[in-house]
Amino acid sequence: MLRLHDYGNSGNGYKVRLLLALLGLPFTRVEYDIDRGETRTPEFLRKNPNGRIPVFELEDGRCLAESNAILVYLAEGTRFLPEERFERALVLQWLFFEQYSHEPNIATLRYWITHRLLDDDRHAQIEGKRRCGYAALDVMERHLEGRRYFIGERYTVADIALYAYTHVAGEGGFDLAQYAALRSWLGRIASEPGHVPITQL
Ligand SMILES: N[C@@H](CCC(=O)N[C@@H](CS)C(=O)NCC(=O)O)C(=O)O
Repeated sequence: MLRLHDYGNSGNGYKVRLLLALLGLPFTRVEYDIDRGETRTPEFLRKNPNGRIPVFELEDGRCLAESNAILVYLAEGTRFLPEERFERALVLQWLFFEQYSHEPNIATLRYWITHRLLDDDRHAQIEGKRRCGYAALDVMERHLEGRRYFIGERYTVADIALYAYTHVAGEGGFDLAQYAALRSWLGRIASEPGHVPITQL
């Protein structure tokens, strides 16, 4: 059985859960308490030397970390990853954007706020992360004006990766009211056949 090492409230874990649901692939989930260091044990570090969920474990025991790498692995040969070379590269473009410009700002603020982790050092970083998070949302809004999905007018893993933390950005204090195209896209993704919410474990 395929196995997902996960943490229920994680958007990175949710990306994988959502794609597995859309693909109709059965899997078992192993929950870790990330606040208690459960992903930093020697046993877990053998699965992912970077000590973070999600980790996707294949039936033969091989483990793959990094949510967007897992998405690409699972989407290979399916409608969620284009075959055409340039379109595939565009998917990667948005996956890298998500990891560099979006997730470190929007997901991190959500985590700090919802887990009450705002010590002095993190307080000092809020303004910069807020500014960079809104800059990422601005980029998404401009791109989505006149488009239904991020690439090629079809639902791909780029949409899944960007949906995961954008739809819960409010929990990190981001106001999406000014982003009309983005909000339409969020609604479109949520109404895709087979969609599951982040709370469905
Ligand atoms: N770039 C990684 C980020 C993974 C990540 O930050 N995971 C967090 C939960 S969302 C985690 O496991 N944190 C526990 C820790 O750092 O000890 C990905 O996309 O999978």
